[in-house]
Amino acid sequence: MQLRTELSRALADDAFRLNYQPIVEMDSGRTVGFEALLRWPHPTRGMVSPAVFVPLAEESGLIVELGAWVLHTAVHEAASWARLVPGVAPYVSVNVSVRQFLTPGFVARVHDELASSGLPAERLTLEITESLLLGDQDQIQADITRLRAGGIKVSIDDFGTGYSSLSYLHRVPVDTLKLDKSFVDTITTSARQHDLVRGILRMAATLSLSVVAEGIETEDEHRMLAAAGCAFGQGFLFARPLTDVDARARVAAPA
Ligand code: G
Ligand code: G
Ligand code: MN
Ligand code: NA
Repeated sequence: MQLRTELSRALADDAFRLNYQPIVEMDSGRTVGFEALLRWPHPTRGMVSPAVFVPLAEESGLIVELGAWVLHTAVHEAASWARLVPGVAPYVSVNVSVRQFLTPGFVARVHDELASSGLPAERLTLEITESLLLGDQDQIQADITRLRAGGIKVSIDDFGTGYSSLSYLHRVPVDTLKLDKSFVDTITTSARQHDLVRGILRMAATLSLSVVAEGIETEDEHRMLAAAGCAFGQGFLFARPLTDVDARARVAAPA
């Protein structure tokens, strides 16, 4: 069967899962949030990566339904964390694809999920990509403003890899930049990249944006990023994406 056909069947069969990767405070190692990462355990192909099937789902339009499932599942899971450890619960960060974001009713759906789950808006971050900001500027800006007015946080995923210019940062108000792994990978070996990262962190501080560095794998990367003023990080050094059960255990008994 074609992967594309199997995708819609998988959604109907409730075959998708979410993993949750800790986002930590660099200084303390404390888990402050989790990024929800979509997984498809396939009966014959093994674990199919979202890098493979999310683009297919975008093409076919299935991403609207799939994205709605991700949002619903992640928001309700985060609400269960908030019941486990009221007051200090971590946030959940959900990837939103361009087509999903642009679907009419998206903002209302996000607010509906918060209302039905009881998750405080501040505990939800939506990860968008720079490519979204190339679209209909006024509509997108209005939607982001509406989301943030309700307390939801917005972050720019894979920051620094997109085609858009930095000019969107002053037009479109966001909360967080997720510094792409490619910067993290080269920071320890390239003085120029190190300078560039320090420049990005200074700019972010000036604009009151928080930064999460992605894909931290070594102590050296951790140390250099922390020294450059990056407050938050994510990567295999701290933790791999966890099953919902393991994430819940970590929330209940922080490492
Ligand atoms: O988790 P992994 O490294 O395999 O993710 C690969 C890519 O898939 C990343 O770009 C990630 O942002 C994206 N991705 C993971 N989960 C989701 C999701 O729920 N929705 C969307 N749109 N993209 C996702
Ligand atoms: O595009 P986005 O940043 O959402 O992609 C997140 C992806 O990065 C996830 O698929 C996750 O599995 C992967 N990832 C997270 N931490 C690390 C890491 O330390 N090293 C590598 N190679 N991948 C990572
Ligand atoms: Mn992401
Ligand atoms: Na991404």
